[in-house]
Amino acid sequence: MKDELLAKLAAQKIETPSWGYGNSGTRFKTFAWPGAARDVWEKIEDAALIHQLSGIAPSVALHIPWDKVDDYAQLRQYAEAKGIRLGAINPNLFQDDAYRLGSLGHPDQAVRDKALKHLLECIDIMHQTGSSLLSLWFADGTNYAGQDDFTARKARFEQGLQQVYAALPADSRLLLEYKPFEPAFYHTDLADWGMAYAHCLKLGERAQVLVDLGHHLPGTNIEQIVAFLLAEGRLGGFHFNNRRYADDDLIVGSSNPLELFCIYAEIVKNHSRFARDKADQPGAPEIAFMIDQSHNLEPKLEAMLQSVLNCQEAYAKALHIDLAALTAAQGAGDALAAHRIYQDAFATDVRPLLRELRRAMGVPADPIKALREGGYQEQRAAQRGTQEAGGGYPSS
Ligand code: PSV
Ligand code: MN
Repeated sequence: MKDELLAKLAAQKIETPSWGYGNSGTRFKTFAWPGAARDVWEKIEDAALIHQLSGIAPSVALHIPWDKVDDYAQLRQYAEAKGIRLGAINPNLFQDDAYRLGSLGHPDQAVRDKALKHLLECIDIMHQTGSSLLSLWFADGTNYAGQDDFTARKARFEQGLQQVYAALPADSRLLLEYKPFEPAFYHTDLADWGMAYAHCLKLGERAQVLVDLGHHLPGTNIEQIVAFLLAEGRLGGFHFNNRRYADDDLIVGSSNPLELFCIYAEIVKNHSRFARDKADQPGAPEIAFMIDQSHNLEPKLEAMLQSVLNCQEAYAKALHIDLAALTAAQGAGDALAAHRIYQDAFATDVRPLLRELRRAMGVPADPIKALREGGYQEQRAAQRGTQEAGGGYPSS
């Protein structure tokens, strides 16, 4: 039993985002962090450190053009030499003047063509990096009622996404993110999981929904969305982070650990129901567990490591749910007994088990302590200096 638990925990994988290692901010200010990664090489170096300390973060997602290089084979080799691999490719369809009114949803065909060209460039990069995930988030939307036509925009998206899907490398997947608002404030073209799901259904099996925990209105039951998508075979992956108000990008599990636990509970329950590694489901897609965070005022390495560890802790707790007793209580209609089974698992102190796991995996038993005492932050600050970040709200 314990061996099985440890094996499952050792197999856990969380991808970290390159953009979480560089300076980032809000629209008010980007604070410069001493030693923050200045380019993609340093971001990979930082992601590799997080893997070295945690043992469960073996890949890093790239964002194009932020992480653009001339030679992706060289980047790939560099990552592999550091002990990690290049993960999901994230196009950028929100930082060009042309995209003021949208990208694939833009009323002007010329802008839609530009967006498509960038998406195809990202697919080409997938070939070069060996990445099997194209992770799409669109900032498209409008600010005012009547500004553009919902249905026309939907049709434009369908057309654009079809072209992207048709160009996907074999054995790769398209993950589609949704978000109810921001930067658009009246409507967004992919506002919720249902819209993303509907697009994915039309595209084909390799199009799946990506659930970013920061992209829901207050009160949304995210674990139910997860369960539904899992049951439909369309849960492509996660962007873990934590929100209190909106897309806050805070450390995973920092403000709502119960929600994180409940999400992992759905994963654990479905291990048995939709086991990805069962012989009768060869090649069934894995769920991509990824972090999407950009830290504004906290130390970047420590924040990322904490998020990875919080995912590990939530998963370990969820693995403690007594599934047989839960099914029996649910079947008997015993609401509170069933609820207590959840509460018991959530209250389990899994820290001793995780220390044992880490010793077995050859990583520090206390990764945060190892990070703090290892001098990594100081070395980076000395080598990289403090890069002026600029940006933020315009002032006079
Ligand atoms: C913006 O909301 C966002 O956080 C999306 O979630 C993307 O995944 C990410 O930025 C990177 O583009
Ligand atoms: Mn995201």
